[in-house]
Amino acid sequence: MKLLFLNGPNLNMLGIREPDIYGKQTYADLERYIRDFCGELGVDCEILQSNHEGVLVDAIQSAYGQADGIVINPAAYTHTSVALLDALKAVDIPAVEVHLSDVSRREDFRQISYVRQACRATFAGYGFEGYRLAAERLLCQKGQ
Ligand code: CA2
Repeated sequence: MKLLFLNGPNLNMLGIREPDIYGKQTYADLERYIRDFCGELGVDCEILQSNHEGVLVDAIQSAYGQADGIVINPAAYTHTSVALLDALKAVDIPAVEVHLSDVSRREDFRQISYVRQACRATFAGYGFEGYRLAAERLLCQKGQ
């Protein structure tokens, strides 16, 4: 079982600003958290963060035939990107959407998620734990 974890723009700034919304932990802490729980769950993981939409699209395409699941926090591209939605649909790899914050309680422009159409579930507002919940959901659904 191999999972791809994708993180979108500005998530590399975690812990540097807006700790009230995104917490005090850094992006390096998030990577460590993901690697640790993947080790516990016995799954291989690849983790990528990019500020560039096309790099994220390329990563999704490259996962075709390689990854069994995708956990994606598209960050701001959540609310704008048909390209990420199309890429997820194209590869048809089971995917779960994650947000650190509870986007349902934030600004109107954060209420739209394009990628959600191609995702089996969304975990928002659970902080880092959302990534683990997403991975566990993908493990549960393997084979369906
Ligand atoms: O809650 C989430 O995980 C988001 O995907 C984070 C995005 C935001 O655009 C989405 O609406 C919800 C923003 C990521 C930027 O993270 C920052 C971290 C520290 C300082 C500034 C931004």
